[in-house]
Amino acid sequence: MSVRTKIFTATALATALTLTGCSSNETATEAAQSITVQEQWIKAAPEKMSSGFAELANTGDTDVRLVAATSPASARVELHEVVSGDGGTMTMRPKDGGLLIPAHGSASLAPGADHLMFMELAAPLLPGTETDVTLVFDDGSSTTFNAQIRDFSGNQENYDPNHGG
Ligand SMILES: [Cu+2]
Repeated sequence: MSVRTKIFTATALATALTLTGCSSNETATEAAQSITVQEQWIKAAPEKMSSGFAELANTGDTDVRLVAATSPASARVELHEVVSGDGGTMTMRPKDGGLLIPAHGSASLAPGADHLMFMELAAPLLPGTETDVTLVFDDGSSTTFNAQIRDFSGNQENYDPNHGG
């Protein structure tokens, strides 16, 4: 073994020890570090509003709540739930308390169920394009991901803007 190789090995070992020491000294992990986002997409829409979907997994030991979201695609993003309204029509409304993503579990944002609502679109959402979405969790941490815009004709729920006053 050359001297050069020995030096490299020692450096690599020191780096590994430093990283291990760093993580063991942490007292709290940000919620966002425990959340992985998969299968994210947003419904194409010409104007006004659209909805976004994803699978959210929590790899951590602590329950996490999704409490807010933002996106350059719209002035406001709300977290909605879908309920059965009068006459059996499906009505969506802001979801009180946010979306629970249980420790070592997952939560779905899906058509006909809980979803992200993009209010006041900044521009038409065209199929095949993409936009950033930032999710904010109950500890104030956040994660940003890229979501593809897709054509989707199902689940045209009514929106109840009067919910909760
Ligand atoms: Cu909605």
